[in-house]
Amino acid sequence: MEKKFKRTLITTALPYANGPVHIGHLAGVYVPADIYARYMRLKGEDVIMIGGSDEHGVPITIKARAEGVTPQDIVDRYHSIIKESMAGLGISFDIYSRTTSDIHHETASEFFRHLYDKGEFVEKTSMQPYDETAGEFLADRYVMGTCPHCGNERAYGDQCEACGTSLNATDLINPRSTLTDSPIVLKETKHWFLPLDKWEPALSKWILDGHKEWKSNVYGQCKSWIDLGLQPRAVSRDLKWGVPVPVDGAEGKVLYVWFDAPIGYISNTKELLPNTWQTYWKDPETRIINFIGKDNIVFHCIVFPAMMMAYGDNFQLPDNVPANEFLNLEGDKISTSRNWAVWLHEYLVDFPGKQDVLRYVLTANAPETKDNDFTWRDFQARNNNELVAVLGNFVNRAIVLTHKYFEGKVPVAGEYTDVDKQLFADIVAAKDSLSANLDTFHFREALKDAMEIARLGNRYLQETEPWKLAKTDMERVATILNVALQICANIAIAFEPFLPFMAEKLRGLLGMSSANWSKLGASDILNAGDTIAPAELLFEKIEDEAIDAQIQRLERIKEENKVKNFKAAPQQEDVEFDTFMKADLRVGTVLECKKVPKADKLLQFLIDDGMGTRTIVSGIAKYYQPEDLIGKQVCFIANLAPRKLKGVVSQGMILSAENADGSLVVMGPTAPVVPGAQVK
Ligand code: B3M
Ligand code: ZN
Repeated sequence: MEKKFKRTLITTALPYANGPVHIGHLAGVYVPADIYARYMRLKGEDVIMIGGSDEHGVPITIKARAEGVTPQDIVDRYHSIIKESMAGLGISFDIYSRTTSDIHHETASEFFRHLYDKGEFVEKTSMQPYDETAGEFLADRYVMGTCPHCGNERAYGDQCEACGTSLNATDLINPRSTLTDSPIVLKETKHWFLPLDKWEPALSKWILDGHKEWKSNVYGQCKSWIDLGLQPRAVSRDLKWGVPVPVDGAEGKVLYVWFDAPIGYISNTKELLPNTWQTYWKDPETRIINFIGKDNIVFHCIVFPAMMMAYGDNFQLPDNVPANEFLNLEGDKISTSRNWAVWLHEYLVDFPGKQDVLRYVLTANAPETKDNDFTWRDFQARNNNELVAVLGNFVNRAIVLTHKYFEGKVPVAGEYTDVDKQLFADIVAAKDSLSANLDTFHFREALKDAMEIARLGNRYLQETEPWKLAKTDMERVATILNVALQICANIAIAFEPFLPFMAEKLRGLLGMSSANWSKLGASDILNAGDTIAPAELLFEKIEDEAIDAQIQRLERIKEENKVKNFKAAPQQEDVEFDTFMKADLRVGTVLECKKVPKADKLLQFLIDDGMGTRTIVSGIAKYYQPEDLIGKQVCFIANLAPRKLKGVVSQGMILSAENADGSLVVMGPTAPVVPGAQVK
């Protein structure tokens, strides 16, 4: 049985302020959290939703260095983009703050100091990479060297991106500092560790015995961590950017970003509710829900809870951590560094007024139990076939008919027929399922339940056909349209958590001043005689052009990435000069060029080679239109022994360069030369 609670504290993972947010963040964390928060508010629950930017950590310092600006500049930039774009999508944070705030620095500092004073840390010295030229310890990301596994010479100290292996800086061959390019040395440094092993029994009891109801992906990850045995974890770093370690002799050290970031939830609650924040964190009748992505499970279920247990003072552990899996984009992993993402702030510009479409598609495809894929074609199809054709269409018909037959007033309902009664029974059933799914964080299913109400409405109008009865039985038409409008009102409530922009517009059309979950399922939300505004479309069709533009953008990015990631092939063995000179390289002018029949790769050239003409066949048909090459000058090997290709004898070979994407570019002189000129 669910435990009784008085209030709900919703936390949402704090996005790193080293880039804007993308659809993966939204589908994994912010859209589900917002659905849940809005649902709680509709039920009249005491709920707050906390958010903010995570502004510390090494990646931010790396970005700053690369751009020649300060870390503060970086986080200022992305914090405002993130904050504004999330508001643009209707993510209804009660506060969206940041971890560079004074209140956060004080709170995180105090938290560390309290644990330090209680003796909750273990101090350990270890040898860490150090750059003597810069006079700084180096985070693993700042060390570069040769990967011991694949030989990649540009492997980072935390990971080799060529072969994907996780590394330590000391694993690298010839490790060097990325700051000054000098070889690193190892130097002794002291850090504070949180002994997670000490908290293992308590964590095991709390999660493995006490929260068997958690999502299986979350429970499973926790179990495997605990089964492996927990180790002490360093909570400080040698770095300049972060919350300084508040201990004498800790100059140049800051709190590890994963130590301070979750405390950000507390700081932000404090900032929102300076007088009552403690009730949300320390009263057992508060229910805490952490919305996160799967890569954050260990920090939310193991590390932060251990920190709170160590702190004491009645800090409450989360009741649930409904972590999601990942969303992919067009079949590939979303990646900020590869720009493989749909960025929220760009979406809001490209699709103005279509916030709910994105919310809908991300919820319908939410990666709740497994990784899922976002594709622009699916986005278009769901908009056109579901939002427009089912939801928008039904509401539009109900309102248009009301204006046609009843001058825009809710008509008086007569006695319900069995069809009407069955309809409301079906809506109540949808509501029950909807509530149950929302209560258990099954948002995809919940959205289907809400859609079911719109489908019921469409079917109802299809079956009752009020437009046919209008000539004979206006009383029945009045009942049908009253019922249809009540379904619209139900939609305005049921969809408020999912599609708040549409719901608000619909409430405006129906003249509903508010939405209340307890009314869902009712047949008397609207009163006879209430005025209904003239119909306005709730959704519009998305045309192919808009979708094609997005797909082309992604294709461009793919090409750019190929160029960026291009690795030149290793140089071949040396050859003697005389050997090289044996190849007779010439320039010729293309007289004719045509496709070779039944060979889609081949072009057949007739070349003026200064000595006469010759035929050469070349495998570049995919990259050139034959007519574009006529008149051009090309380099070719003149003395390659003739070869027969698809029935045509090729007397030589045209030289071309292979680009990063595998395409071929024909080589020629940079200024006109006489045909037959030798290339030396
Ligand atoms: N910034 C990681 C992330 O964005 C991290 C979450 C912090 S939550 C306290 O995936
Ligand atoms: Zn490697």
